[in-house]
Amino acid sequence: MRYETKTIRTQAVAAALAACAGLLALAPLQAGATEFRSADIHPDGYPTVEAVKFMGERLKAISGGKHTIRVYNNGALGGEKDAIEQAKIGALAMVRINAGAMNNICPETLVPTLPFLFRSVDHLHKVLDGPVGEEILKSCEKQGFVGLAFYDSGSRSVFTAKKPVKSIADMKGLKVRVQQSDLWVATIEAMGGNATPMPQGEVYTGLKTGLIDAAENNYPTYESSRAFEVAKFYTRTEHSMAPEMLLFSKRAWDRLSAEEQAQVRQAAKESVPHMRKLWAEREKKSFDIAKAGGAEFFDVDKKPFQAAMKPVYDRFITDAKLKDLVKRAQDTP
Ligand code: BDP
Repeated sequence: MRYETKTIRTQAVAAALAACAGLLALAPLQAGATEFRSADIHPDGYPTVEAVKFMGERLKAISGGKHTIRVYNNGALGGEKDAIEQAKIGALAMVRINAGAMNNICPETLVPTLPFLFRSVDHLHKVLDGPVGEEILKSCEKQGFVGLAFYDSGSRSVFTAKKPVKSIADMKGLKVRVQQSDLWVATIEAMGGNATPMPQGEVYTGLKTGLIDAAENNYPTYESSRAFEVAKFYTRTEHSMAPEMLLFSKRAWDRLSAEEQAQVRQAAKESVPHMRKLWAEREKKSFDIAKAGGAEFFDVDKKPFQAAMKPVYDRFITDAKLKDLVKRAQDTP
């Protein structure tokens, strides 16, 4: 896999963190009353972080004060890959990560990450709130993760440091940071770019030092990471609506009673509408902040981008199960 060399350092950090985290997380789990530890790379105030805090409040109420959640945000427990590894071994109870971060682990998560799959936010909600979403959440259990919910993440678009992307031809040879997922590498390469997988936490410096020319993300991450200071040209390619995912460690899950599991599920479900409201507000706010900070926004003809994605679908959506999920998602009105 192309990104392995770049992640050796983060993997070592993850292993060390997981060793410490194990001691911290397992003790309260055995004691009965629990503060579940949840990881997020985003800062305070970011909708994903606030949604999980809200879920914690709901869980506390539903469980009669027995269980709460503590969010370790700002990447305090490492990047998304690190947090996923910790949850896998049960050292961490929960992770809030992007679907892209699960692509190489749980193949069904390729589906909602696919370029240009969702036609609108409404379409995304219908698919993810329905049986297709449920099946994708459930599918990660074999790999050690209990899927609790999807959260919104808007649409992702390309932003560049030196000159704006005004057509797909401008993607040629651009070094674009992508999430650590083979699907993401293929997506950017199909657009003509040179994909460079790395954790989100390294994007700002990568753009600033010229290690990469571009990255792609939604308005809130473009703004909260301050990427707009070092890559001010934002082109609305809107090529993916890869949602956020909330996953519980299967190992930690299996230590809960059926009643506790139901309480966690309920609290997670209740956090979804709250998150959607926060998300819609934040998208507007982030756009305004980036614009006031000097970002320039461009629209582009999306058809050539869309047309370039056929080989990506052909390469990744190969088995009957994935084909069926894609078809049902596309057929959802
Ligand atoms: C953001 C997601 C975050 C991802 C990041 C990325 O909220 O979970 O880590 O994109 O591109 O939109 O890595």
